[in-house]
Amino acid sequence: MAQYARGSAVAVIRLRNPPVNALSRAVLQALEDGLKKADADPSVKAVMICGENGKFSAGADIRGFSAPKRLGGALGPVVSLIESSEKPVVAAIEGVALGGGLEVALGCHYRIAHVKARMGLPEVTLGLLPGAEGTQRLPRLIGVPAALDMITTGKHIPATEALKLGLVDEIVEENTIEAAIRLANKVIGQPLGPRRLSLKPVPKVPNMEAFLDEALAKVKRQARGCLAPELCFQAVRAATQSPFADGVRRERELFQVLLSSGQAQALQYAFFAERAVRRWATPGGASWSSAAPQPVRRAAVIGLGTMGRGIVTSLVKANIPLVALEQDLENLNKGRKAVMFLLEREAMKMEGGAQVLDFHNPARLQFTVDFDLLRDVDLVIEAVFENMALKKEIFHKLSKICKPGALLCTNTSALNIDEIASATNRPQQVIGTHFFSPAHVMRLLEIIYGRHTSPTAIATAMQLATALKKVGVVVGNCFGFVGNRMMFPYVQQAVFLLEEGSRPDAVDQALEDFGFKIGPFRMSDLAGLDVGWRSRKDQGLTGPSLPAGTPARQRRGQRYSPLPDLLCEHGRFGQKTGKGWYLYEKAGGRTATPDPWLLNFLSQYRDTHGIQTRFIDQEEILERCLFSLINEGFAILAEGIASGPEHLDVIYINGYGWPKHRGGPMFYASTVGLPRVLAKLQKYSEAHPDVPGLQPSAFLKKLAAVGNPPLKEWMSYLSQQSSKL
Ligand code: HSC
Ligand code: NAD
Repeated sequence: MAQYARGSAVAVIRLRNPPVNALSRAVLQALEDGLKKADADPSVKAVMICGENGKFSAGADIRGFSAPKRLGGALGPVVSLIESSEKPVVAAIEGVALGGGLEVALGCHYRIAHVKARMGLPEVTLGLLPGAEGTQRLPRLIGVPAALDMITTGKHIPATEALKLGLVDEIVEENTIEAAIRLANKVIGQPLGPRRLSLKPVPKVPNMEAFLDEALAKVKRQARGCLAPELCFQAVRAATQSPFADGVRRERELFQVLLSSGQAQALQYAFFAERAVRRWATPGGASWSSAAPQPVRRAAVIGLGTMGRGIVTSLVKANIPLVALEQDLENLNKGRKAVMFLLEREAMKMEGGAQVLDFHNPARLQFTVDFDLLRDVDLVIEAVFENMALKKEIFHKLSKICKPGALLCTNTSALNIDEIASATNRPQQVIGTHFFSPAHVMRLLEIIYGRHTSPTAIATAMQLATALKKVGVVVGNCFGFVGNRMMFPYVQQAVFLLEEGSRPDAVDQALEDFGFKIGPFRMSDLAGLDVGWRSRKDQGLTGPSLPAGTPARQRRGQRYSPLPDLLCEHGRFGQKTGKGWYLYEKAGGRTATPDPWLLNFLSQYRDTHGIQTRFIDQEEILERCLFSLINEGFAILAEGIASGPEHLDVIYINGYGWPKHRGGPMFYASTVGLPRVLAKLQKYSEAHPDVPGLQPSAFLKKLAAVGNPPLKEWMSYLSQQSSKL
């Protein structure tokens, strides 16, 4: 709703729809009624629009997009109504003015913002464009380059930047509402024509066409198959080519195209999924609603390798004082240098920089090789080598040294949390906090509870995720947890495809065209092939512990490809050695080119093993890689390792570069249709009976059999039918 009040000569319209004053149909109706009332009242000389609870508005009610009747096309006309008012209208922006919220403010004749407010047109992140005339007004106000940047990226900008761009007229540090009323009183009687953005020309840019062509190329490059950024661009271009009314018509057409696209639905699903996973629950009955986190005043990180460095950086950025520990002085110095480098770089990106982060202050960041310094920390994150014996030794030591309440976290990628916890005297305080590389950049934090992990420990890890500005997703304990477990069959298929006749660049290209940031072979070269090699050796799948006489391409009765092991034996660890699945310009190089040596090696390998080469098309590459990953997802859901498909999707979008506009693997499966996914898996499984990853999971079969229910109903079939799975 919107509340109308009149004091002195200024009428106040307050948008009210907790928690973020989203512009529902009811709010818009009340806003329109308020404007008409103010217009009809001769004692009212100006209007001020603000939002309840210190927030202007987060824009159109996103839930309304799935039921267009609830939203209607009313927002654009209301914005026009504001602009055409004969009495000056001032927007008082506190908190956020986003999407339709900012479009309402753009309809106002004056905008005044609190210094801490944020503004933006984030529609593009929901697969849409600003559909209430924002693509036409914003370029007229701040110019085409700045408007294009805001509209095609959806970024939120702080009030200080908004002032520089001319998006707001004034910023204030104190009471925004009072300042807005003062401004409204001041401008009574002044001509409104120059303040109506729809009447302003779009400011000229020298060589506009060349500028737009270049901007379009950039937008397309960054969109990686996502439709909205390009349509946002087209709407802004319309502003440069046509009068305001025609531009608005074009904006509406493009909005409709996006609204009915599957991508908008996927992106909106992803928006709500990210929020849904905050409400975590475990099969044992622990949940976000009853568990309370404990404070983390001081933390520690053990191991300053690839992951530890990023984790330390992340904690420093979150203002959490910490101790960083290494095994010896040589590694400590190496780690310290690397951390300082990362922090200096982060500081350069921030206002206030090194002073704000304060990382040269030993009270906030202390480097040591002495475990005794961990006595008083509230939380420890272990990030040493992926080796169970070593992790157990460290956890045993921690449980003796750390104070009783301290939470003990491990960054293991796959190892058993219960076994690690068994080395301590406090298994209830042991938990997996699985960061993703680079840990100070990637948003995902997979949080793994063990058999004894307490609800407090889970709540504390979730709170840590929020403090680090990450998305925490709570999952159960199994080899590889959710993300890596689903990744295993995907990578396995990619390697099998090479054996059968494909090439690393063909597989990568197919998956990158699908929208992945990076295909499986480029990813493997980046992460280092030696990491998986070490893990396979530990599992007895390769290396000296492999029993004599084991067939080259079989392990434990299942198909196995020794290709990655063979590459490692040739010293090809990926980027770090300058060669892996690709060739690089030098060790540590980043430019991958197909390597004739590898292609020749593959062909000899096929000859040795009598494999007939065949042409493998893009469709088969995608189906085998993606459907085997999705299949594992259904097994994970059936086992209760994750409490819903949203969890899997949030993990994949934020940790594995899954294209967000496809909503995550489980959402994607729902759009393909479960009967089709099942049929394809059955087909490939028949062709490759020794590959368990292709055998359809019982839960997938069940869902296909009950008629392909919508994703939000999947879990209800699990509880009804679990005995039959
Ligand atoms: C739009 O405005 C389109 C327009 O151009 C108009 C189109 C007109 C069409 C005309 C056709 C011709 N709606 O994130 P939080 C909920 S598109 C509904 O946890 P924070 C959220 O789900 C919109 N609900 O809090 C959550 O509830 P839950 C463009 C919304 O403090 C609760 O609010 N706007 C909502 O971390 C709290 O949210 C955006 O994209 C909305 N618009 O962040 C802004 N916004 O717990 C999206 C939030 O029950 N919102 N909720 O799930 C955000 O970025 C963040 O929520 C904030 C707050 C930064 C606002
Ligand atoms: P790394 O080899 O780069 O670093 C490990 C560090 O631990 C080294 O600096 C080493 O000196 C230190 N260390 C070893 N023993 C120690 C001890 N007793 N005390 C203190 N420090 C000790 O390894 P990494 O890639 O950072 O991986 C660390 C952990 O994170 C592993 O469990 C790994 O599986 C997991 N992980 C790695 C990635 C990744 O992409 N690299 C991603 C997610 C999780």
